[in-house]
Amino acid sequence: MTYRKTMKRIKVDVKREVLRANDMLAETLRREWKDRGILVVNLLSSPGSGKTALLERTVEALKDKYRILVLEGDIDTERDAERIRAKGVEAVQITTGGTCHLEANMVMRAWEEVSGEDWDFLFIENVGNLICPAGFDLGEHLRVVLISVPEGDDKPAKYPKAFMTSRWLVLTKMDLLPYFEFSPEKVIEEARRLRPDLRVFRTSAKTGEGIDEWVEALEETLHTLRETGPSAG
Ligand SMILES: Nc1nc2c(ncn2[C@@H]2O[C@H](COP(=O)(O)OP(=O)(O)OP(=O)(O)O)[C@@H](O)[C@H]2O)c(=O)[nH]1
Ligand SMILES: [Mg+2]
Repeated sequence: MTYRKTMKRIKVDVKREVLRANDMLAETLRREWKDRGILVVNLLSSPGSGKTALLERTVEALKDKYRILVLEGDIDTERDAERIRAKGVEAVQITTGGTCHLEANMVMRAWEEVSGEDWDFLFIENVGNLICPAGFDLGEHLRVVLISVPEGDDKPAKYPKAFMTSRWLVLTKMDLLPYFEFSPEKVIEEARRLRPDLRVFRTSAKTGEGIDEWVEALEETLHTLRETGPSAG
């Protein structure tokens, strides 16, 4: 009995240590990126909800004005990185080999390959999943959660951490709204119960709806990051 109790405590402590190490590394990365004036955005959502499609639109809109780097997180394959490269933008694929989320050390290793160059935006597409990625800080300045219309409008309360830890919410695949019972208002209300200051965008990567507003908000956020100057300490 006593032995079992001890084992349980050790397991919990190991998890806490892993998270603490992750957070410390994430903080170091965040400071470096801020000092270099690079806005880092971490996208998280379920598989297939449209992260890469939104990024394809985003890089198309920003690439003539800004230097953009994309880190693609997946369990396997180079497919998403290839889609981004096809748009003429640099992408590094991180394959986790089974892990259901990215961690700061994976991001750091990928970042070290390309950190010699100057960038304006660094987009990180997390592994498709609304659960595990929410627990790991990657050093981003802006965390964005996506929900697509076909997924259903009951998701915020079921996956609260993803919504509580994100500053922005993007409702994707808005072109499909006529075909699904999905209430954007219900999602927004439920999500704002978890995070009252959540900023919401409604987009369609297919029709281009909402992309201009999203891209303008990203540009404003980059300028704000740069105006606030180098980080302290
Ligand atoms: N109708 C419609 N389809 C979309 C939209 N965005 C993405 N899709 C489609 O949804 C599917 C999945 O899109 P992805 O961008 O690959 O989704 P993802 O979130 O990157 O997926 P993972 O990387 O596997 O987690 C593809 O077939 C896209 O063409 C959209 O706005 N409207
Ligand atoms: Mg993807």
